[in-house]
Amino acid sequence: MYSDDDIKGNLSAVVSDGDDDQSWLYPKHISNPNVFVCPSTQNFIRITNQIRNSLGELSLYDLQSFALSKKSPGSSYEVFGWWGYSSGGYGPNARKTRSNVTTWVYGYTPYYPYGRSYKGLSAGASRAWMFLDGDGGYQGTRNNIPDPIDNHGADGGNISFCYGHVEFVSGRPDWKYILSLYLGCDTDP
Ligand SMILES: [Ca+2]
Ligand SMILES: [Ca+2]
Repeated sequence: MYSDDDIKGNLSAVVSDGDDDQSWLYPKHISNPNVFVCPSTQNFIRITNQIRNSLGELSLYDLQSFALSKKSPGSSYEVFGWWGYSSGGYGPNARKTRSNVTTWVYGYTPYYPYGRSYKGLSAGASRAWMFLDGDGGYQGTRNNIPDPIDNHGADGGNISFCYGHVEFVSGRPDWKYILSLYLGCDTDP
């Protein structure tokens, strides 16, 4: 997919850990805009609202970020295209690439103690997160941890891993999700 076109083997075109732009996927890699909409939401993508994205490609305005709520325009998913915090200072950070998802070593000391024994161990593409159900901490709820207001409630969320598989990661209890996020990104939620 995208990494075949990218000279450095980057798995996404995002420029920071907080960048959720998905317009680089449409229409070249994903031609059906409904793929960006989770059926358990009422999100929608307006195909008449075209923009030129940061790569200079013609794409859609609504794919530049994820939807604010389950009823808003925008993608139902966000992008975790980065290892660590791109602002630096907390540990190693890098955009996820085809090669570094297999060689990455956890370098961040997570807030939650159950992740700490993984620090210094190798990650692997099957643990590395790429896309996930969007969760921006809507209306004061927890960012990046499943809550009743989120796409699948507090049950958990769909995660697409860099290995290529999609898995529903349970949020009951929430440590399962939080640990998977640490192993997927080398960060806290
Ligand atoms: Ca988020
Ligand atoms: Ca949440």
